[in-house]
Amino acid sequence: LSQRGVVVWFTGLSGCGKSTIANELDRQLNQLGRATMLLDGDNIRHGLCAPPERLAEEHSQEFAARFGLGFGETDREENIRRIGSLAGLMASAGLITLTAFVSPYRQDRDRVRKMIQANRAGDFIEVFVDTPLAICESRDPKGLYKKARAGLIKNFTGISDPYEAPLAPEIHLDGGDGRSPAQQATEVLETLRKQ
Ligand code: GGZ
Repeated sequence: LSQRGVVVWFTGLSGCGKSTIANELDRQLNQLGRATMLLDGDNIRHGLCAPPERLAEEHSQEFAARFGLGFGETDREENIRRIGSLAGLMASAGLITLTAFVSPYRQDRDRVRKMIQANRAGDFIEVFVDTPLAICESRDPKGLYKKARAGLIKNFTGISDPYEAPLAPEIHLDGGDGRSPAQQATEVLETLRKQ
């Protein structure tokens, strides 16, 4: 009856496909009857890790400046720390927890890995969605790369901010190999099954 929890941590550039693949994996797991939780920018950066502008709608300027999160290095560090803690709690409740964040800093991801393993919350599986910048930039669904190139968005990962690729991810997906997100998700599912 028991279901062992796990954190499946997708990382990669904006537009690399991590959210699409994670959503597809979520769907496949649900079809198998597994309880899952998917965390991504759509549900996290609107609430738990909202930017200062959003917090200022309901809180003081001082509060918003202190607890709101943007995209500077320290804000990303705190973003990943909060998400990692949340994911660990969910995994310890037995959920297959999928996260899809750029998470560009190796140290931040490694800290989450250590914390999950130390708390015995479940396994930590890092999935590097390795899609060439040129492909991500050509997709540009929200026009963010264009804005970043024009200097309208600063600290944009891959353009004016670093992305530190994982050195030993459990799963390394080639985002430019022409496979569909569903096929990529199935590869991750097979690894989960083996575990
Ligand atoms: C990177 C940014 C930035 C900057 C806004 N750099 O493609 P998206 O739009 O939906 O995914 C990106 C998302 C990144 O948020 P994360 O919480 O995943 O970042 S991190 O893990 O680094 O904390 C992108 C959008 O927000 N976005 N500004 N400067 N991506």
